[in-house]
Amino acid sequence: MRAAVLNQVGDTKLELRDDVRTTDVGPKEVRIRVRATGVCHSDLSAMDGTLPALAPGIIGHEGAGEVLEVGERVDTLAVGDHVALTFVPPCGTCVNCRGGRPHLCAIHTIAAFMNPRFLIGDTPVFGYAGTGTFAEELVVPADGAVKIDADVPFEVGALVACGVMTGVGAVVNTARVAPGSTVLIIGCGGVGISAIQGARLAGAAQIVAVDPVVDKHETAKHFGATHAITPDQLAETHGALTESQGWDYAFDVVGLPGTIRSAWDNARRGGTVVVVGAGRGDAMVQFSAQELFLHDKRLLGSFYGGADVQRDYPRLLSLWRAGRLDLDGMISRRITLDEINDGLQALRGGGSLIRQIVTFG
Ligand code: CXF
Ligand code: ZN
Repeated sequence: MRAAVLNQVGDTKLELRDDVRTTDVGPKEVRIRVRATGVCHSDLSAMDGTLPALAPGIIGHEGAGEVLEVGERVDTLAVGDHVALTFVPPCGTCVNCRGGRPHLCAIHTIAAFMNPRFLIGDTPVFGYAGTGTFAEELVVPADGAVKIDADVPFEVGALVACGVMTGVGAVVNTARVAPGSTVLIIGCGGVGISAIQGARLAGAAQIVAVDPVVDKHETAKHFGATHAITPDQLAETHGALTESQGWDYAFDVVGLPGTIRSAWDNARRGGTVVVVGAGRGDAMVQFSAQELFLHDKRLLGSFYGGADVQRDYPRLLSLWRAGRLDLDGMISRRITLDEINDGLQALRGGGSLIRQIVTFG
């Protein structure tokens, strides 16, 4: 089959090949035909070493498709089912799953680092974050494929699988934004736009979007931001809109030390700071010992929007169905797998794209 291969971390291009195979389907695994996958910033982060990834590998982790084959011990899915994938398959039995924190389940994630599920000849090839959706087919644990209704477009299912879950989940699951509150969201990519939509759904009275790309400001307002500004307008807006007190909630959706620090600085005393952006392991952020207690802020990490995928994917899709979560409008561009390098380059360029979707015939 065809797949886009990351030969080495640090490569800026993927190699398109047509001789990639998946491993055989294990008893508790399923084979999926990928029908749509988003191009997420974390795919770039896998390529440049910002986030851990193994090479040779197939990246892409925001996907949806159709079940082609099920292992002999799979009874939750059947051939022909439509599914949205997840890069954190909940095992269902570990301490995190039992404790109501399935987004922190590491069982399948650790296994994915040990067991590559693609092959080129005899060479094992790893799937990124246990997935690898820049391929026509992939094999995943059955726990990693969430059944969706057959009338949900695959591209909508794909968006839910990472960006939308992460952004909406950060607001409603991690921060639990209260109706009437004021919200600052730094970064207006696919996850930031999803966070804006989450804040709108949560009933925030003020949603201020921050992004250096002015072209994104109208988009941010379309999705629910009440104000949209560049980072250099933040100080003046802080004074004008919050009486210099800061926002109730401040979300970093970039993952750089400067933007995390800005989220902290712009949350009010007693407010909530949420780090959603996926930053480098060696990038350090400074807080003084005094401000950490004196400002009485809640500093929260948000991984995968606190997803409970079996609970949250259907909820997000119900909101989409009801016209309350605009997923179709997040798709800026559709490309084919052959155009993946162009898509990655466009995302690196940092323009006004929200999400590019790779569609497969
Ligand atoms: C990432 C987090 C690290 C693994 C891949 C996905 N989240 C969103 O893109
Ligand atoms: Zn992602």
